[in-house]
Amino acid sequence: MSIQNEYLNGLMERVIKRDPAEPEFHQAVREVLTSLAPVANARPELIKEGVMDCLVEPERTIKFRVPWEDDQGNIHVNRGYRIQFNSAIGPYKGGLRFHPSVNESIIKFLGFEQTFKNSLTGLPIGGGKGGSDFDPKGKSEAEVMRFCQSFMNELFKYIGPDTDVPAGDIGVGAREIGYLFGQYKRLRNEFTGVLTGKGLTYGGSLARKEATGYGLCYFTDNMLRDAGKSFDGAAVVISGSGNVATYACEKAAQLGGRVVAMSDSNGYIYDKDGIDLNLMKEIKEVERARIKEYAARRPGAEYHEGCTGIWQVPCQIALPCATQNELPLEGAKALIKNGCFAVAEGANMPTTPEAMDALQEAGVLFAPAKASNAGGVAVSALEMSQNSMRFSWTFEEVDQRLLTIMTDLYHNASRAAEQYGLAGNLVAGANIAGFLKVADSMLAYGLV
Ligand code: NDP
Ligand code: 2IT
Repeated sequence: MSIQNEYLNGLMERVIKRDPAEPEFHQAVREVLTSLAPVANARPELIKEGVMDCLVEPERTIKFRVPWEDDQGNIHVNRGYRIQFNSAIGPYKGGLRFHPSVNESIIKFLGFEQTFKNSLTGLPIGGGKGGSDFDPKGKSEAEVMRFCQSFMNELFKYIGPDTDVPAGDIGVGAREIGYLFGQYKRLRNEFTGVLTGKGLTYGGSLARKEATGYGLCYFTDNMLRDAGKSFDGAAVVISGSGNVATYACEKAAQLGGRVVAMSDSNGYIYDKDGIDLNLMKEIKEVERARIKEYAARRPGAEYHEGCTGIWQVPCQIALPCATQNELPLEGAKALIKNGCFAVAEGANMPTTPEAMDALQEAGVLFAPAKASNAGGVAVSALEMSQNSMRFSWTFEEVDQRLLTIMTDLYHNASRAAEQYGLAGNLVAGANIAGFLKVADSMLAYGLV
């Protein structure tokens, strides 16, 4: 789909010309500018005052060297990033990703999307993202610790509880947050809520671990209900088997769904009886082993090499929860052919633009990541609140707040789509609703 506004079309061209080697960032910006064309047409002052131009340029990009020593005494040098994208409505907030594929384009697309997502939560958090091309796979505990400490030796200069509050993402879970927080505390000699996703004994929030997956299912449940459908009795396919996928699986099953397939980057498992989540958690969370192990230990389960084959598994609901561009056109076509009626994104930008068009044209209900995976960062913001109060809420209190946030978020995105003549298009609705709060704040400050 093209961008139906001449100025925004030109802006898209300038974004590409300025950083031609950033395809993921271009993809994320194009989707948002396409959605924002009706807003730009209705409110030309946003263009005149430069809001649109500012929005596509990070406030600050920090790029640094991360040297670390392996267990054999060899020195390695990785690259670290923190992109502080937009602080119009609160301190920069967003995860850190450790994965060999990390580069500036990926961190920029994630930081850009985070700005809108965080706005959608209704909580006072700006957008940022960071990470490194370090690969935690196959590293010892001591190597991961030394890497995290070295990463923080530089990052601590730029973050703080009222400035920028990182959290986890791919390859960064409770273990890494522990090492990062410990190093920040040593360097600054202060105990503050500078990171979220912390362990429960040192300031973490109950239900943060579950939040993204649970929130995804709460959002999906609202979307399904509006269409007269539900999880009850539906076959569900979930890609990935990390933090988001695991707790999406747990909540989908609690809501009556039967999760029949999950994956990792090597392959996927099919279990027609429904995933045994305790076994999955044991293999992925405790042993940090490959998903192939699941099929070896569970009678009746099958393992298939290659992760994209998972979309061929017949299902009514698909939840992509692994990584960007993991659901291509071919996968979308298979889902449509097999009678899938809803796709809800748990990962960031998992659906390619062509796949998204095909799903929407076929009338499949589609929940975009910025809205549907906002539960993780929302509970991160609740962790910040609890840290500021030096107080903690119970699991039930946090979970109830998460449910309310995801329900409100669904209705806000749905209403924004309707207001701009795009009823049912949650991609447009989420982009518009997320944008307006940030844009109006930027206008209020006077540029820049
Ligand atoms: P984890 O590291 O816990 O799990 C990632 C999962 O995705 C693993 O199963 C991993 O397989 C798979 N995966 C990662 N990269 C690839 C790849 N290139 N190709 C195929 N599979 C891959 O990460 P999370 O669960 O935290 O994050 C998953 C997604 O959700 C990401 O897009 C993240 O940005 C997004 N997200 C995360 C939030 C959070 O709170 N954690 C909040 C909102 C969004 P393998 O083990 O083989 O690498
Ligand atoms: O993509 C995301 O929203 C996250 N990785 C969570 C960020 C956070 O600050 O909790």
